[in-house]
Amino acid sequence: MASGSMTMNPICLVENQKNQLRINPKALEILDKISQPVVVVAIAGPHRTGKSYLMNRLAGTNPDFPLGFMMKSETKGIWMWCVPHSSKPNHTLVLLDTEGLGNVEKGDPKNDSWIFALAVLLSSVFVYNSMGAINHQALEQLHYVTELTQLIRTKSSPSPGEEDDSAEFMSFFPDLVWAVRDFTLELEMDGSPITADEYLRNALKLIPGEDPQIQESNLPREFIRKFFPRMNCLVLDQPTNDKRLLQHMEDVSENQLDLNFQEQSKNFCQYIFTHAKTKTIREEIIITGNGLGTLAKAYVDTINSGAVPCLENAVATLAQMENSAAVQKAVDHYSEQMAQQIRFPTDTLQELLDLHVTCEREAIKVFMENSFKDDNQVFQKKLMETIEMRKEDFLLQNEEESGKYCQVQLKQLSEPLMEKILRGTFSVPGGYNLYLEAMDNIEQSYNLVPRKGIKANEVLQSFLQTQAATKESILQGDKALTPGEKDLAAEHAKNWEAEKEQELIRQKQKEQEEKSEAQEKSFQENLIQLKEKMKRASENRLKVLERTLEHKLKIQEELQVEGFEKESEKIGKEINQLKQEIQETENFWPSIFVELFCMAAGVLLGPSMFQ
Ligand SMILES: Nc1nc2c(ncn2[C@@H]2O[C@H](COP(=O)(O)OP(=O)(O)OP(=O)(O)O)[C@@H](O)[C@H]2O)c(=O)[nH]1
Ligand SMILES: [Mg+2]
Repeated sequence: MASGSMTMNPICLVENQKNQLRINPKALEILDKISQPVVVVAIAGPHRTGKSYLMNRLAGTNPDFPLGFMMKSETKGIWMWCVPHSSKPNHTLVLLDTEGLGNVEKGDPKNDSWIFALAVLLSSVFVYNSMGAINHQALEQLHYVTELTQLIRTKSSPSPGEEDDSAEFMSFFPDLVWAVRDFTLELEMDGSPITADEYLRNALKLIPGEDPQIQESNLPREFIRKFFPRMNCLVLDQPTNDKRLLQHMEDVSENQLDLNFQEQSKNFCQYIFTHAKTKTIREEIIITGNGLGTLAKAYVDTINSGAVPCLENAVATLAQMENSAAVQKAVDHYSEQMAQQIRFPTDTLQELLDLHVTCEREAIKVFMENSFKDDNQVFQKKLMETIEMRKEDFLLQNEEESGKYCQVQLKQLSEPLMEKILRGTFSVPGGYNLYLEAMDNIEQSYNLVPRKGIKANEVLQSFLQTQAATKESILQGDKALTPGEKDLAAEHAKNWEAEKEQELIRQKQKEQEEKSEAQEKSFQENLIQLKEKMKRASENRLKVLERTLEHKLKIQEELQVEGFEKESEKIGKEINQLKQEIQETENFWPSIFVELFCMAAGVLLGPSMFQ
């Protein structure tokens, strides 16, 4: 699939009219054409805070991206740019600019929450943009983050009593970058300078006290720390004091803005280009442009159906699409490699089968690299069956080519004999021996023709059969032979024919054995690569769990230092659950693995295979 055709103009990805979300099919078409992995940067935050300006800067900073396609002010819905990533080769940078939150004229606050949730779900870096400082008001405005626990699920069927499964959010949430615009404060604490990241960490420390207002602002603090595995802060000064310029920043050239702001906005773009990661789910599934489109559609469809978007379901939908594409890619790879390397007709069947085994191994590799969550090996089995069919086609073509070639060769070699028969050269006493000699010469010359392929014997055999009547009549007409000698010669000829037939049968049997052996090899190769993939997946799952545990332990320690016993206990429960899960994964995985593997082997060697 082409990856080069990328949009340069921003296009609306999720339309938002009358608080109704709708995916724009034209944007999906664009994403569909992008088979490269994507880095997705989404920006969200209170309305009229310069989000679109910053996104324009990001898009414009890319040297491949011509300036001028400015995103209009007052964004509605979610807009998208796709540009080649300037520092990550073979990656596409997708920028998502979202509608401002908290516009009182809008009327439906739930709609804002969905926009926020979609930006989180779709991005690998989530830029939260706010004005002034990270203070009580800014945190209050960030109540959307606490609502996520009601808006998103990770599992399609949560355990009974599990009211939310937000403990798992961390494993698929994007990195958070908090951009503070028109930053009004000094970056310092107790008289010493601090970094913007330290400023953010400080601002997210829980505030002690029973005051409900304080508790309310503590909630987003707690949730942000818990959900976002990596967070950073970047501050930008007010771009200029000139009010006129401020109101039309999109029309103002950069050098009319304060130097500080110029520097900071450059740093922001640089930070994103260097640090923004490829979009993945649980660090296992790499999201491509078309995968991103599938996810966006799956989420928006679920929201519109009134249900709660669920990560596991979205991944299942994605797996369906990506896995059938993976089968196609693998089969194409197989066919291409076979076609490139095969020389019809192959000398022996084994030559073709050896090539098949090599090309199939490569094809399975392609499938394994591009597929995930292939439950019950549905797609791997499809791959095996399709490759088997393609192999049959190659075998058939090989037979046809061999058959044609042998016939041409034999016709050429036997032409003088045919002429002699017509001319009556063998209708003389002693003609039968002359005929046998001529036939023997043909056979010997035929045997010397190289690379006749697997039909060589069969074609010769049928030629001999067509000659049977002629041979018999020459024998009977040969006056140099006595009736006894004729009987003996006929007997001899019959034995010889039977011997040839046996030879053919033995060849067919040998070919059948070679074919079965190749199928067994193919089955074993599928199992070997599946085993490796399952092992990698389980190691990855453990890694993700351990990283989550590490993150939670760190938060627990911080909460204890900050003196928040209750909150620390709460996270302590999640930690215990996680430890248990890690232990179970470690202890039971070997036996679960064997069970899963046996099941997979059963599926792959199902009744429809190799018939
Ligand atoms: N004070 C200030 N104004 C800015 C800044 N960046 C842009 N503006 C101005 O703020 C207004 C809104 O800018 P946008 O970039 O459209 O802001 P937005 O957050 O995308 O707005 P919505 O999409 O409506 O939420 C424009 O008049 C800009 O000129 C900034 O850093 N500081
Ligand atoms: Mg905007």
